[in-house]
Amino acid sequence: MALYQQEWKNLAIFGAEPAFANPLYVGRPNIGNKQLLFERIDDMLSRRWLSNGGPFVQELEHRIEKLLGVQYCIATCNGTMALQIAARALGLEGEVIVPSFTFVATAHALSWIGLTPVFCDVDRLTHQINPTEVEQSLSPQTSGIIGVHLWGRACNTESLEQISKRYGLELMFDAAHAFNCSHKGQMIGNFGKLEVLSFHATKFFNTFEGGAIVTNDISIAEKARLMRDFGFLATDTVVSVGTNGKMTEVAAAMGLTGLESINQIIETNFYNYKEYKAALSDIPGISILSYDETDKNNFHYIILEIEEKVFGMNRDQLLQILNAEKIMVRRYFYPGCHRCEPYRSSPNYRGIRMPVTELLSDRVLALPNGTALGHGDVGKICDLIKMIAKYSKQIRHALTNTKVQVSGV
Ligand code: T4K
Repeated sequence: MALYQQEWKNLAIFGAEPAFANPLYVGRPNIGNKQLLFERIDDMLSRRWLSNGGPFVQELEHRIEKLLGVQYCIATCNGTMALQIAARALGLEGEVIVPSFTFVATAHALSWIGLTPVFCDVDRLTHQINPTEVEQSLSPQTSGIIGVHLWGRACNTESLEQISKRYGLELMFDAAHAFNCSHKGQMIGNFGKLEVLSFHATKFFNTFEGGAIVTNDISIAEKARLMRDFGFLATDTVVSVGTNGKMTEVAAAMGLTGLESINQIIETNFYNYKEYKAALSDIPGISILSYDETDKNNFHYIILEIEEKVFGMNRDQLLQILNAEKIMVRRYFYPGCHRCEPYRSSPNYRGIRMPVTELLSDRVLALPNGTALGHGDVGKICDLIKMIAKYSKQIRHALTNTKVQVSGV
């Protein structure tokens, strides 16, 4: 019994062996059938067609159009470039409203092309951009709104549509997390004027690096296609300013191969999500983000919120302990864009407060998911978290007294 009560002393943070020999990462890439990928790469090399809208890119675009039920897919070299091209294709200027609680690329993509991101707080329960806050953030300089479907769950598209119509603003979505997800039966990709996807290695579906703009508006699609390829309409015919946002053939080959495994990846994610939920839901001070199972989800993000007073330690202490066990949990999206440079120090943003974003970015913890996890890993992670919860006060006390320092926080 005495030994059992001491089990928390066997944590790696106090010098014991870590629970895992190799680190478990959040965002470990899902990889489809390697043999099929190698065959595609072999074809590509034999064809000697490596970029500039080759057959794999065209096929991937068509497959995505079909999957999402959208008319046009314009594949790009990454999601950030897709955001920049999208903002230009929409003709955004001046100020654009974005949530602060997102990956910093949503805001930086705008700054990079000379637009001003205006940060807006999110909803306490859904973590999504708060339409009331959007309306309060508008100014005569506002030209558009970017909603982010955080964690793959849709934001309040209906209210955002109403606001954009009422004030004559453009509306687009950063759907970097929401590939193959739906909202009230409608596939994400069909909301606003356009939506932007990311196929980065850490996403549920990846093309190593990659992204896409999806839209049902032909004029936006045509503009975006030109912008992606230096403004070339045809060989030797440049009709507008453009950049180089093209996806390579090898990236598209990875994407085509990944698409063939998409259902297995979702099944694995869903299974893990259910296991996490069953094991962690009843722990006081921990809440686990739920997905609406009446819609399509990719179940990629496993998101906890840690309430320090109830749990007995704060999110960062839990992160330190888990990191020591080689469970590389992440503080997505700490500290919120408005507290990142250059915004934090810029006179334009000085003193702005985003209470919900700040609260969430101090409490949220992302756990590993995906096909890279081994059999039994989720159970082992959950058992550890349960044990930490049980002895949280003793562990915290010991940590404070021994002043354990872990880098990265
Ligand atoms: N909008 C939103 C809402 C986004 O979340 C993102 C990207 C974008 C726009 C922009 O799309 P892209 O331009 O990236 O296509 C990562 C990704 O770099 C970023 O793509 C992603 N969001 C963001 C959520 O996560 P970091 O800073 O967390 O990356 P890093 O290097 O720490 O890697 C994340 C984890 O993945 C680590 O635990 C290690 C692991 N990992 C990573 C790579 C690249 C692997 O195991 N294997 C790998 O190959 O940003």
